Amino acid sequence: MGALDDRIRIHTGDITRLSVDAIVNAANSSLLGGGGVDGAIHRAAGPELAAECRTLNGCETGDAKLTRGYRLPARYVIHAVGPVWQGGGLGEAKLLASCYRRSLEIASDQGCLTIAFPAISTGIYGYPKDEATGIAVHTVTDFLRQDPQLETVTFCCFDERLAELYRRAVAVPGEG
Ligand code: AR6
Repeated sequence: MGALDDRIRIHTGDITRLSVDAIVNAANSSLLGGGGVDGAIHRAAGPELAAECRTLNGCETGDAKLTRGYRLPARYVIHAVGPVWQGGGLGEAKLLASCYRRSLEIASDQGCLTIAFPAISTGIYGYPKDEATGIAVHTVTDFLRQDPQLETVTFCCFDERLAELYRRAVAVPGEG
C-alpha cells in the first residue's frame, strides 16, 4: 500500500477507454441506461450490458450494483446512482458520499485493485461541481485509509476544468 497521494489519480478523458478493473457508471435507479456517461458506457460495452442490468431490479439512490464489462477494457462496471440536485436540503451530500462508498466496497469485495469514477451527479443531475468533487475526494480518501487492497482510484474527468477542481480538492481535502 503506497501513500495516499500515490493511490489517487486524476485523468482527463473518456472513462470507457480506461483499462482498470472496474469503472463506475453514473446511472439512474432503473439501471436501464440513459444519456451522459451512462449512454457512453452502454454503447462501448455492447447490448449484453443492458441485458445483465435488466436482471438487477434497479438500484436505490446512494447505492451501487456490479456487472461485467463485456466489450469494455474494464472487467467490471459498478453502476452507482447519485442524487438529483434539488438545492442541497434533501440529503444530497450524504447520498452522493454513499454511492462513492458503496462503489468502493463492491470493488474491494470483488478483489479489484484499480477503479475509475466519473464525476457522479454533476452532469444531467445538476450537482454543483465544486461541492461534488470535494465529497468524492473526501469519501475516497477516507476509504483508502482503511482499505489496504485498492491500489489506485482514478477520477476520470471529461474536461480540464473538472480536472482542476479535483486537483484542488486533493490538495486540500476538506469535509466534503
Ligand atoms: N467519460 C467520463 N466522464 C463523462 C463521460 C465519459 N465518456 N461522459 C460524460 N461524462 P452525467 P449524472 C461526465 O450526466 O449527472 C444519465 O441519463 C460529465 O461531463 O453522465 O450522474 C443516467 O442514466 C459529468 O461530469 O451523469 C442518469 O439518468 C459526469 O460525467 C443521469 O444521466 C456525470 O454526468 C445521471 O446524471
